[in-house]
Order: sequence, then structure tokens, then C-alpha cells
Amino acid sequence: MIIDGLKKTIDESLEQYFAGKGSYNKMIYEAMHYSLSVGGKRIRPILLLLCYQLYKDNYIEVLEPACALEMIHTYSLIHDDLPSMDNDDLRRGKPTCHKVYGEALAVLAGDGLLNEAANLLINYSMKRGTLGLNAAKIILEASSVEGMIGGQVVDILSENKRIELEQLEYMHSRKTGALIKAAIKAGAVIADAPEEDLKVLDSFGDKLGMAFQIKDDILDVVGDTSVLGKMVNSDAQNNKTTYVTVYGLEECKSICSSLTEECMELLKGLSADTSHLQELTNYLLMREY
Ligand code: GRG
Repeated sequence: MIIDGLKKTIDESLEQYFAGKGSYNKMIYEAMHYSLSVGGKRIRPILLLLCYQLYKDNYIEVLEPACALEMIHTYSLIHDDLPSMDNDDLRRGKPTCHKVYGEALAVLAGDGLLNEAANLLINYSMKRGTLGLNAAKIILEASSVEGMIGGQVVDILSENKRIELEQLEYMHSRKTGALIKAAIKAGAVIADAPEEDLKVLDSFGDKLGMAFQIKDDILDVVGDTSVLGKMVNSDAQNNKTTYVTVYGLEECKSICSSLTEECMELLKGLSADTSHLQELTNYLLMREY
């Protein structure tokens, strides 16, 4: 399966990135490396590579923005797990960053990953020119207060409250959807994809992000902690409104399948061979973690 090969390439590239770095500050590199290397499906960087590969042959050319995206995602997980946020002890099947390195270093490790991602994106843009700069803009905007951070704010403020569906959709389209969509768009933009395809990929990103979140909500109810690598029933314990509390489990499964079907139809309308992207879309629907 090509997806396994891409994941291996991304893992190796992230591993190399931090090798040998640090002196008196070495501990922060260890904390950053710990959270990056303990696991993770690497969905976002894989999406970026696959969307680039729709139009260009050599995906190695976009490994830097792909790794930057995974660093941003991992920073968000480290911060999300902190006692002041979701207060989780388990992530990617291992103790969370603050459990291993303490809260102060976990905050700094998250900050460090975000900053390192920005460095990677700027260096990449300097090499790659306008297309690289456009991709950096897409990724950094998706992580911003109007993107992932904004979604997280709504999540924090709505704990122990019932929220309306519109607010739930606002929250998830930013907290989860923004980075997924950015991965798709950034890959295609660097590859200089045709404008009509970018529009289709925009809708694909919206639907895939929503399907991913609904599946995440389903797994929080029916999943297995040992497979998921994080605690189950955390949404209920934190008294959160989720797609499952709004629609119920069975309806969620059906919405998730319909969205996946719509994603497949959109992909079939593109000018490129989308078979690998279809494979990934299906995998996300079927995943158990
Ligand atoms: C702290 C700014 C800030 C944002 C946090 C990502 C996030 C926002 C919170 C994580 C909480 C959560 C479970 C969100 C639901 C969707 C999601 C992002 C799941 C984790 O992503 P996966 O499944 O994780 O791709 P892996 O570990 O495979 O990388």
C-alpha cells in the first residue's frame, strides 16, 4: 500500500530533523521528539504528499511542508492534553508529554514545534518561490485564531454546555477540519494544480474533515483504548456536545459513510488519477484508531 510507504518516509524525515540538535537546551528537543515519534497516523502530511502527487511525480520535493504540518498537529495535541485543557494522560498509546517532561517543558515543546514548523515553511518558501509561499500561507492561516486555535477556543468555552449544531460545526471545521483542508490545498497548490481542481479539492477537504471528526466522535464512544491509544468516553466525561450526542451513533455512522461517498464522487471529477487518495479516504472511514 503506497500509504504505508509515505508514512515511513515522513517518519524517517521527522526523525532526521531533530537528530543531534541541542546543547544545554537538549531537553526540549527530547520532549518535542518524544511526542512526534511515539506514534500518529501522519494523515495530514500523507494528504499533502498525495495531493502534490496528483500533479507531480516526486513527492520528496514537498517533504518539508508535510513535516511542518505534522509538527503543528503534534504541538496542538501536546497543548490539548495539558491539565489546563483536556488533562489527558495518554496519547498515541504513551504517557502524554507533560506526564513525562512536566507541564513547563510540555508547553515549551508545543511552542517549539510550532516555531520550528514556521522556520521550515519560511526556508521552504525561500527555495521554492511563490508556490511555496502560498502553501506556507495556507498552512499558517489554518493553524491561526481563525483556524485551529479558534476552534479550540470554542471547544474550551463550551465545556459543560450544550451547544447548537451551527456552533459545533464552526468548532470542528476549524479545530479539526482546517489542518486537514490545508494539507490537501497546500499539496495541490505547490504542484500548481489547475484552478478548477483546486475548487473541487476545497469541497473535498471540507467533507473529509467533517467525516474525520464524526468518525473521531464515534470512536470516542465505541473505540477501544488499547487500539485508539487515548482514553475513550472522554467527550462524555468532559460533558461535551459531539456529533454523537446530536445525531446518535447510528445516524453518525450513516452520515460518515455518505460524506465518504461524496468525497469519492468529488475525486472522480478531478483531472488527475486519484486512486491513492481514494484509498486514503476509504481508510479514514474504516479506521479503528
Ligand atoms: C491546542 C491550539 C490547540 C488545538 C488543539 C487537535 C486539537 C486542537 C485537539 C485534539 C483533540 C481531538 C481529539 C480532536 C479531534 C480530531 C483530532 C485532531 C484527532 C487527532 O488526530 P489524529 O487522529 O491523531 O490524526 P494522530 O495521533 O494519529 O496524529
